[in-house]
Amino acid sequence: MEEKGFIFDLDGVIVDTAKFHYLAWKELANQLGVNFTEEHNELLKGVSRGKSLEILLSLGDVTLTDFEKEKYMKEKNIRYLAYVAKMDESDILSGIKELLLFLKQNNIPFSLGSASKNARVILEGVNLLEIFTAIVDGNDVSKAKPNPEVFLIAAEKLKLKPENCIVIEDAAAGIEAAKRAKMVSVGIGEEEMLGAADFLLSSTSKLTIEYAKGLLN
Ligand code: B16
Ligand code: MG
Repeated sequence: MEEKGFIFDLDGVIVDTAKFHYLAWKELANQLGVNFTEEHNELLKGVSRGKSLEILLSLGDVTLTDFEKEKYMKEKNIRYLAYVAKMDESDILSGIKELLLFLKQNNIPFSLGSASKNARVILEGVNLLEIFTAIVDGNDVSKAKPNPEVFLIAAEKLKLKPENCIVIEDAAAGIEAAKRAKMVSVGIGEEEMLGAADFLLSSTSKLTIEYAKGLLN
């Protein structure tokens, strides 16, 4: 049997940073008079920072110059990083550390495949930077999810064929990217958002070592 491996999304799979993105975007929405709820925040999951801003602006029918967009994204990221700075190992989602250690100990290849430009800072904060030998994040790609670029680069780094990669994702855009890359997809979350995934788990606590072994066979 050919070798298989895993590609992990970051936000929503390894750590729950969606709440910090929400708080940081919410402040901008308030400044601009845009009604922005936690439900709206769902639309931002897995999509790039630039696309997130576009979505927020379209919710309030607000138009900005490119200069203003850059300025607001920078400010949002500073607020976001202030939350991230407070993260530690306790912010790792249930079962993930155990699974990563198991994969490492058994030489099963795995990579990060995240849209975030802050991925390394976050991994360092929760003490997982060392364990990842392959990292593909928002700094490495020119096309955001649902474009498959991020996962295809990860497959290359792992020296695996796309069809032998198993993507763990919490966002609809990420599941679509995995599909377009012809990879196996495991959705973490609700059927409503992630119905397109090959497998669906309600939370990372269900992504046990036994379950991962099953995916490899
Ligand atoms: P940043 P993932 C994504 O990370 C988040 O889900 C998404 O909400 C965020 O807009 C995007 O990263 C960009 O993040 O502003 O840190 O570059 O889920 O692909 O790990
Ligand atoms: Mg995610």
